[in-house]
Amino acid sequence: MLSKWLFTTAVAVSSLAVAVAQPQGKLDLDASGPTINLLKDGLPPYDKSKDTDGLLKATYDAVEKLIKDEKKNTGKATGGKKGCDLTKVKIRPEWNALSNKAKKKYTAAINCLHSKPSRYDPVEVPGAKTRYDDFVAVHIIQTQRIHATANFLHWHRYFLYLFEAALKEECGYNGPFPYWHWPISANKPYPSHVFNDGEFGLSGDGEYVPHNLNGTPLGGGLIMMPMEPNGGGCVTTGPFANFTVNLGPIIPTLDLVPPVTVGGKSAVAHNPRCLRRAISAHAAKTWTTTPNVLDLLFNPAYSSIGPFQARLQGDFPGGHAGLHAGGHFTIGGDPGGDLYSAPGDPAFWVHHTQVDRIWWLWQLLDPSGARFNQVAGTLTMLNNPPSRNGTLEDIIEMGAVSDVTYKMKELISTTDGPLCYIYL
Ligand SMILES: *[C@@H]1O[C@H](CO)[C@@H](O)[C@H](O)[C@H]1NC(C)=O
Ligand SMILES: *[C@@H]1O[C@H](CO)[C@@H](O)[C@H](O)[C@H]1NC(C)=O
Ligand SMILES: [Cu+2]
Repeated sequence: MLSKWLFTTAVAVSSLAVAVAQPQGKLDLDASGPTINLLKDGLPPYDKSKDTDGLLKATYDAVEKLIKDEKKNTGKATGGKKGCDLTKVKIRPEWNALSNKAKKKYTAAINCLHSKPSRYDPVEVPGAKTRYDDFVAVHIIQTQRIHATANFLHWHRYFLYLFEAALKEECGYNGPFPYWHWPISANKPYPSHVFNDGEFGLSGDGEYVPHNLNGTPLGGGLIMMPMEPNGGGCVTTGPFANFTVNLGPIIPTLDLVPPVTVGGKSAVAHNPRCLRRAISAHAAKTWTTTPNVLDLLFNPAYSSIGPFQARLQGDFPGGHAGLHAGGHFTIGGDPGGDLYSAPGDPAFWVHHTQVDRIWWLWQLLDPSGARFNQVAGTLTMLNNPPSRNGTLEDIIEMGAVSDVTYKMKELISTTDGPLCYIYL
């Protein structure tokens, strides 16, 4: 076990890392790769000093139960022959738990994916120039069928999984796929452990260019965030300093960038430009704090999938952006503030991995297991236009990103089916 896990006491190296205790010990994922045998080795010891909000304890309890259940079922691996069992799960850690070396490898692999050719037909999707763009394109094409729908969580879960696989298979990245625990940076998103100007973050804010002087619209304009005097311009620091955005925006929320569709152009037309951010402390402080997270996970009002996914995605008429939109608008800018092309900002991945983690933990928190069978919502965004209810038999497909399709029921668990990972 010691060969798999390397623990360090609270890090004092980086001034950014000390502000808030990390949710877990440093995993030496460089040395061993991210796959562990939970049945044989179990979890590393629980460290209370790292558990600032109780989620680490909740996670440990949930995973211990998972291990106990699987041991009871020894001989019939939960996912079937080709599926997952707990002897080979991957760990997805918080960004801070990656070593500096792994952080650099992760951002380099994203830049690598952005240098490989697209697999879309250039006539059909002219804006997809790179393999990275393929992910942005499929998200744009399906936006109205994958947000505020029955498949929102399952679709994005598979989307992340395929992105992780592409980093590995197409760019040789063998490190862990990290998430961004928003509360760590909720009081000060920039500079923070995720957003900073150094080489071990996901780049900083955009340069300051006055923008959105009357505020930034969120949730179709139902919520107005106050004007904030930062960002709006190009990102000029860190590993994504020269990152080119090729697709979108479709419904921009940064008033410096017009929609790509102006003049009758297609939603997937080529529109090369710099990556812009407008990092919002307002969004971070208002919607992505520890109380926001704990309320969603533990308030009985959100104990079934319909209310849970609605609250997570936001109650815009009620003035609540939710953790999902709150995280997107912490990043802000272009394409970060556009529902359609948001994956064009490389910070999308750590944000959505955290969304997936919150769902994962919420599923495990119910001892009855009922949350692995629930589905709510229809096939169209906010049921507009009206459509039938989604079911767990519905298929998730990913255009040119992948030929492999899955039913929603195959994606509802991260350890009982084709997927095989947990969060620590
Ligand atoms: C970004 O591009 C500029 C101009 O081509 C170059 O000087 C700079 O080194 C590049 N920065 C990174 C991080 O690649
Ligand atoms: C769709 O789901 C809603 C909410 O659960 C339910 O009230 C409605 O009856 C369902 N419609 C059909 C056609 O099953
Ligand atoms: Cu999305």
